[in-house]
Amino acid sequence: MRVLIADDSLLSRRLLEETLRLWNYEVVVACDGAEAWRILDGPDAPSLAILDWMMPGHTGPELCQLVRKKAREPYTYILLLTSRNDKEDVVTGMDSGADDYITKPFDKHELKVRLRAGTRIVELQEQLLSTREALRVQATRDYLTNLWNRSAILQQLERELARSWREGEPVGVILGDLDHFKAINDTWGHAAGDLALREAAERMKSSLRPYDSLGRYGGEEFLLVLPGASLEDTIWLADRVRLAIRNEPVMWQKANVTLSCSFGCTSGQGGRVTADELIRIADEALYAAKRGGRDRAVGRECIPSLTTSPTVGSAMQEVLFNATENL
Ligand code: GH3
Ligand code: MG
Ligand code: MG
Repeated sequence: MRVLIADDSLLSRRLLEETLRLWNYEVVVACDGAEAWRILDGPDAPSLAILDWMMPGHTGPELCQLVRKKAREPYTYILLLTSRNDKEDVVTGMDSGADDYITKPFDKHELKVRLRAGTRIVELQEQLLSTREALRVQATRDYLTNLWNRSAILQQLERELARSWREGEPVGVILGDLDHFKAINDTWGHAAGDLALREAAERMKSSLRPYDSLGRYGGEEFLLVLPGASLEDTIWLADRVRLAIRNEPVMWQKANVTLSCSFGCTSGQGGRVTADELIRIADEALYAAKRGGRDRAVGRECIPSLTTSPTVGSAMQEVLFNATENL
């Protein structure tokens, strides 16, 4: 555990430093309040701090206030070091945001147990933070493919549409659906189907640009969000993903399982079209791709209506039929 010792008295600083090192704490030292704040405000700030009350630069209570105002995570546990033991001063110190205090000259046993209490709080808080992070991952990731889950990818689409509105750039949207996937489950079993889903997800991910987003939209359906992509770019990318999926069979217990995917593509700009409309248009294009024989990417342009009447909606125009002769 790293501990900051901030004290302008050389003697007191040395004594504290030596004692803490003996107890196996990793010690960081500051000679005044300004230096202490630079450390506490820095990227690698210790989670435990022992701050002298009276220091040039900033006093201990002032530092407490600065730290609490910043509300950094993980939490900084602060012990104020004071030669005052007047009750009112203690109240002022704790009021400014200190967690505990110890009077100078310090008693080693007392310092030891107070530091132990601080360490416990800091460790508990670290556990809470990592649990919260794990929950956040669980809430946004699909357990099978580790892609974004449906609600997370929809949020990304909303976010990209808001950005595209500000920047006047389009957003490409692709809906992909694995072909005859039920037959894979029926022929090879559910575990083979799961493997094929994971493999398809990997292949999709590796054919995208770093700033594209990919999520599992449903059972064997995927949603891809491509910032800045025109319809032409979107179809081109969908076809690249399509080839990555179908070019190599998936190996399942020494058998070759062939895999292919159909794609519906569209592109639109935030403020002119909603996420729901883009998905509906992509879904219609996907349906056309299935009808047309599968293993293909079909694009439909989304032409925003010039009127704002909700009954008019977006006019659509089917523009492009993929791509490959390879059916
Ligand atoms: P199409 O080409 O028209 O899309 O045909 P399809 O067989 O892919 O479509 P259908 O909707 O009939 O079947 C989808 C199948 O995907 C049925 C369902 O059991 C399977 N599926 C959905 N989620 C999972 C999953 O997590 N794991 C596995 N193994 N199968 C899944
Ligand atoms: Mg399917
Ligand atoms: Mg489906």
